[in-house]
Amino acid sequence: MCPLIPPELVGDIPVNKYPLNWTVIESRYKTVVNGSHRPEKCTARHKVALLIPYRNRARHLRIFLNHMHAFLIKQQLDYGIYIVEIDEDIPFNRGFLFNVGFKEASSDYSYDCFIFHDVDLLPQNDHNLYNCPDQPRHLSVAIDKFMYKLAYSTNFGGVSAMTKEQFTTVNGFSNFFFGWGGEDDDLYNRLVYHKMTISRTMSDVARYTMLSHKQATRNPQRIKLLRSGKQRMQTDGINSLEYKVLQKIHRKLYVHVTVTLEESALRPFKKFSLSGNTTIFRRSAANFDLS
Ligand code: BGN
Repeated sequence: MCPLIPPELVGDIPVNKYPLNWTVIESRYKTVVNGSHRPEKCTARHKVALLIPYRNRARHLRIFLNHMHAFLIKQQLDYGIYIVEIDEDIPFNRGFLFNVGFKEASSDYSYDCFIFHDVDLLPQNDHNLYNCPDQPRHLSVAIDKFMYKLAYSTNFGGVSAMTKEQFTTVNGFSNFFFGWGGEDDDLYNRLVYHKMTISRTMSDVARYTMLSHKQATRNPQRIKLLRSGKQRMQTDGINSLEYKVLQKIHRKLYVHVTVTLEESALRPFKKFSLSGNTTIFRRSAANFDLS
């Protein structure tokens, strides 16, 4: 068994924000295969799937993978990285993509711990352990963009960790939050409802650099959805997840999953998220005749 505290951790680590090209990154990680790695000399204590919802951020992805593989290898984890994408005709949906990633990773391997990770957040200290304690853990406590201060006490966005059992108990994320915002707050409500408490790593360790990008379009329905979240908790999540895999490619540095929603699977969202949501849903309204 690997030691409880991985011996090679140093604390603060440099963050290289320069996007190296793929060949260079791949040659740095000779022992990574199919987006996965496990320690050679000891048995890892944790089987961790890193799930990353993704759209159109190729530069961020290169920076992210270059940083994360070194970070995770040093933590002596048995891990796999999943980049999960939704067909571009459908608006972005972070919660749904995490649910998809959870299912797809679970069908590949017996992961017991899931890290829900934004592609633009890079940990700055390797004592920030990517495993799952006995309560859900919020990892991105101190982000440079927010002056290294937690935005608000119930925040569970950015980077968080849950065991397979915890995630299944709360029925995963809601699938209803298209566009930006609210899905993490809804997950927080699910945790509270199930009497779980959030644990947080100390803020001098749980430090992150955020890569810059344009602010995504906020979902104007998110507050309404959040208010009605409790009614849907039992029926909206992992147990109602419907999608079609367009592509699942085991690349060297990550597993790349692209999915789509059939028109019939989009129907339940019409009432809550789609009606009146003209900004975010203009494209999909045209494609799916939801206008
Ligand atoms: C909050 C968002 C979160 C997001 C954080 C980032 C909402 C719900 C309506 C209040 N929540 O405001 O989703 O992670 O900002 O700081 O928009």
